[in-house]
Amino acid sequence: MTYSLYYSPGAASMAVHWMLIEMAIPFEAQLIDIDAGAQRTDEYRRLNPSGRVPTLIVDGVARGESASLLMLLAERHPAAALAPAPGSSDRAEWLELMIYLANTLLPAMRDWFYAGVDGDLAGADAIRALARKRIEEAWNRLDKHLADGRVYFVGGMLGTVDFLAVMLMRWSRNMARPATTWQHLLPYIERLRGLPSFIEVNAREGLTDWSNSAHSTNGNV
Ligand SMILES: N[C@@H](CCC(=O)N[C@@H](CS)C(=O)NCC(=O)O)C(=O)O
Repeated sequence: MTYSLYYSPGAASMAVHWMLIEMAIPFEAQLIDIDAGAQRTDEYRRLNPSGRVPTLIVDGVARGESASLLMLLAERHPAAALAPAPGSSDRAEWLELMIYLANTLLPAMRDWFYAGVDGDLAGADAIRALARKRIEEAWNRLDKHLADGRVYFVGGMLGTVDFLAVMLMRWSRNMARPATTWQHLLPYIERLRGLPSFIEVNAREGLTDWSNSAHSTNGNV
């Protein structure tokens, strides 16, 4: 069971890359340079018709959508215990948070970064203003979720919600109010950034600007 991940440093592929490293299972990583437009080639679009990263080859078939890939990997590797089992008491909270991150926060992030590319350049500022509002609402909601002092989002264990949430929090680092400025998000972020698998995914993707020891202001995603 070998996977092949198509990724771009710091992009939506990062959560999947991080999870694969955390699970310590064999996989290959193929760089798609989205700044150079490698996601728009015919060859890549045959794997991912949207022309986006990530793509994960699973049993020889190309699959997309970061949140879906995290859930799929958790289902295929139950021994890794990175998601509550079906029927368990934490399952509903896990589903709700995964869908919230994928369905509300991630699209707002897409609008923030791609307002003038996906939409009309003339209306980009209005789209970004709405996106920023939605993103900050999400930090409020997630901050409240962690206010009881829990270490991870669901079930007291590291899991798919954490991979997705931390990746999205990282994307806010150059915004006016980054996730690190929320009271309960900051200690959570610092804890998760200290995990060996997070340090490793940063090293493999060549990322140095959002670790517990370095805070630069460069880059988009
Ligand atoms: N809903 C998709 C979004 C993926 C996405 O927007 N990826 C961005 C990088 S963060 C991308 O591929 N951008 C290149 C482009 O749109 O041309 C997912 O979660 O996988």
